[in-house]
Amino acid sequence: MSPTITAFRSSPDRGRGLARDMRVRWALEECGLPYDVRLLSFEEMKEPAHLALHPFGQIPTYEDGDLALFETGAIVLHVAERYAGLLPDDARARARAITWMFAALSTVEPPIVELSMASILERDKHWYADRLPMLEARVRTRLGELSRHLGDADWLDGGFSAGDLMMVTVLRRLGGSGLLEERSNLAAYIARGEARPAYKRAFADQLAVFAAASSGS
Ligand code: GTB
Repeated sequence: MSPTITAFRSSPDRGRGLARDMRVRWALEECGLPYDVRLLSFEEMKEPAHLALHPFGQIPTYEDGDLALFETGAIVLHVAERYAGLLPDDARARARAITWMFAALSTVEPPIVELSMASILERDKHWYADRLPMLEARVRTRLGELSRHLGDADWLDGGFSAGDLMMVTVLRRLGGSGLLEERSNLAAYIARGEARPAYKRAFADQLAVFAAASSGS
């Protein structure tokens, strides 16, 4: 039986593929695994049936038989370890690819989410104009470091891996901020990720959900 993931019935990102089900969809597509999607409203995400799967009442979750997982890092790692396509066979290269997954989630994503949340929730607050330069500076620091590491390579460590998948999805949240345009190798890196056929399939599928919700079907 195919695994089932959960996603927003009506995503606040308006189909831009910024909600975190996108990285799970992409991982499953890279491994060629068919999957089902259970769509949830915000209310349903906080009901007991979903809280039994996800203690924080969020999406995405992943169910495969009697296994239920939450947290995209854990889900993508689980998929990557079981199916070919996202981790190298060599044990040391594999460990480095997993390191990049953690780097994306623990070191690069937090300042990006903080900036993004401030721009959504604090834009009308009197402190926003003072706080924004500090939030942007923190993101710029990480982008500079990442850009220096990437240099003119295609991917973070050899071939494309789950580390790149995670990093590209994390960086995409900066779209529209103008910060990615300051680092042309990172902009090209994201474009390389988005050009992958598996990414395109995942993006089209989540966009179809948003389109259906918008049309009321
Ligand atoms: N650490 C968890 C993981 O990686 O799985 C984080 C999961 C998470 O934040 N899920 C969000 C959620 O369920 C959806 S993706 N939020 C509802 C809640 O917490 O009650 C976050 C997201 C939402 C919207 C946009 N957007 O509009 O651009 C981008 C990202």
